[in-house]
Amino acid sequence: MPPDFDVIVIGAGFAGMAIVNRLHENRFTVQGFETGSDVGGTWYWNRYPGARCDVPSMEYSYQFSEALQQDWEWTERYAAQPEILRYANHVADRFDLRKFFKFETPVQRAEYDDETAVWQLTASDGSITRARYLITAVGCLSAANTPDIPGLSSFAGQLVHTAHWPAEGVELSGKRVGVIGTGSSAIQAIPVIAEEAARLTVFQRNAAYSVPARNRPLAADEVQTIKRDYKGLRAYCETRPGAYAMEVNMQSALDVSAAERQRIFEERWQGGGIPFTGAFYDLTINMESNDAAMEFFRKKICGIVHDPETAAKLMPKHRFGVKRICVDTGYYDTYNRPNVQLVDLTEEPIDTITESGIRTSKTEYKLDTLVLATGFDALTGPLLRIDIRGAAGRQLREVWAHGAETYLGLGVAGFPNMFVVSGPGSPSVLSNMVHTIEQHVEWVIDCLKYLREHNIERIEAEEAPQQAWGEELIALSSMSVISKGNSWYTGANIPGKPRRFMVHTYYPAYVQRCTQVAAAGYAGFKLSQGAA
Ligand code: NA7
Repeated sequence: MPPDFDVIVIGAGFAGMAIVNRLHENRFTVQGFETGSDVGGTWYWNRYPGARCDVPSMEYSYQFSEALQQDWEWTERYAAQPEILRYANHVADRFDLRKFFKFETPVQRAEYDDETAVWQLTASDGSITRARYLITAVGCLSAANTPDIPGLSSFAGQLVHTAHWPAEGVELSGKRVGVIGTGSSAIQAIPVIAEEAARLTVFQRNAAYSVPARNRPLAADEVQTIKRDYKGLRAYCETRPGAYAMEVNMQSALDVSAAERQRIFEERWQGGGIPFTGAFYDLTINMESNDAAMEFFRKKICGIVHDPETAAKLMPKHRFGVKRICVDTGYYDTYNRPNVQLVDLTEEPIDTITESGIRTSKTEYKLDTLVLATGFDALTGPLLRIDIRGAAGRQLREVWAHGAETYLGLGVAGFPNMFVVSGPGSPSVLSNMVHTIEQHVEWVIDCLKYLREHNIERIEAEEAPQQAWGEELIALSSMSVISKGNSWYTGANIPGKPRRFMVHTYYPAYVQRCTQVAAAGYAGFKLSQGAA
């Protein structure tokens, strides 16, 4: 029996939308599945107040259509969630993409049949769909982490997770609100919640590094300058480590005088956003330079936060760059408000959540609303929440029991005809995601066309190159603190999760490898006719 479709795609976020569009243009039949009721992925789910992208809008957008990038008008340097979701909807309308998806239909299981070389997918509506290829476009930060805190289910007030913020909003005014977590989501939400709530109590386990976004409306002339040569901007991004137009100062922080170092840090602080991390090239690889960055933050926090005890609590204990830097609007200043209080959970851990609030080892905090800003089971979580079974019925959960292994972040040995967009082992979360998604999408489309032209039915990553790829990733990141710390990059935020750094840290080298692999007839993949 021939399969129902050439390709099944899971996910209707930025990756899923791009891939169904390009599949259709290239005459592949496709059925997509999406848990949400509409497109947008991350930007569909993360509707918490203050949610905003930390990559400039003009770069965090598709480039597959020149007309689209000319027509769409971003209003701010860093777009807020509602604007990005409007953009996703515009793209879905403009390219008529919704017809490829079944919405509100989570995928439960995907099994590869060795005999027929076909993927069979079971969805929540009981439907079974068969296709030659499976493409997962499930996102990197889409499996929300709800920590196992005693008493959580007994809380009688409103309990919300930032990653599942209700579309209708949450009534905060006049409420006593608690936020658990101080990562990117919390740091964006806290200043906005503080303005509405009667009282806000922030429960912090580890303080984060945060730089001001310096968000602002985009000026017509800067938009026009980019639009006159959008291709030029995209080409420049292609050469950058994270695929966004950030300049890295190629001086060491130790090569300059203390006054000059301070001036450069200050300039980056005033410029705002992630470019702070490029103040000196060696901030995450040279511990003396790292010390200088840590010291700069300590002084900044002391300068902004009036209460010395609160300022001390807000100073990160871990090295700069171990965790993702946060980008905020008025975060530290929020702690100067009389209605905001910071609880340091290292001094007073949570004993239990009660019906009426949070009881720590010291006291009980009465709350009407509790916000979990507790992050995600990153990178692997979205894939492993689906029961994916490859050749010989091997479960991805078993195969990755000791950590995710992929080849180029695109393929997994033992899982023929499966492609992962922005998978573990690709640049993914350390890059401008929309840009790197499109690189993946084009690579996969070219590969599928090659298989069609050469009448090849089965492609599968081979074990040895996959292992070598894993070693390459580790070697590439080994000099940086990023690969060693307790962060979601390494899986350390999820109890019991195997520890492995899962991100490629240099996009141009990554692209070069992908291109070489394709040019060599998909070297490192086994190509064969039909079943195994
Ligand atoms: P993050 O960055 O993983 O932040 C989660 C926060 O929640 C972080 O401060 C954690 O503290 C805290 N957390 C998690 N579990 C607990 C428990 N059990 N008790 C107390 N505190 C806890 O997730 P975000 O959603 O903020 O950001 C994720 C990415 O999304 C972000 O980088 C952007 O790329 C978009 P910890 O530091 O682990 O002590």
